[in-house]
Amino acid sequence: MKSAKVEAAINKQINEELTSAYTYLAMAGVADRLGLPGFCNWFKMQFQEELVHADKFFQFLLERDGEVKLMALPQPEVKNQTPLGLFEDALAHEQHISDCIFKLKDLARAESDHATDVFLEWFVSEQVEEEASTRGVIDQLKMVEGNKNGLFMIDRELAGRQHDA
Ligand code: OFO
Repeated sequence: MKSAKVEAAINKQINEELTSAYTYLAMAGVADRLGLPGFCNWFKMQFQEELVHADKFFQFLLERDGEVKLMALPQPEVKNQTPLGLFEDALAHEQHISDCIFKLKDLARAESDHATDVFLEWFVSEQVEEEASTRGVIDQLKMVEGNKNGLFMIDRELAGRQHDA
């Protein structure tokens, strides 16, 4: 790639996306243990989306004649093991990822890397969507406030999520 800084930042972002995937897979496991198969499905779909995100960055690096440097993934830690806690942590995570994308975009601009700048547009829109869908579930969970019937209905709704990345 023309800019070594952008190349390093894209490699770091591949790691961020794979870390996201790994984190959501861990959350899917916790959701299943909570007896919430729909929540488990939602986090598994999210896991798959993150793999697609990582692959988009990977392919872009190849297309731009960049060097792929994969890094170790941290062990995922699921701190809040409640239905609401899982989604609050997911939102905080997505906000962190949005921040990474914005910083990467700033760097691409500073380096006059127009191709990367344009490539990142898709991710900016995707982050708006990811934050909004996660926030939507948090709103629903707050509305039912742990009521078992409400939780059951939300679980059934989340069971219907399909892979859409
Ligand atoms: Fe969740 O958007 Fe990628 O990381």
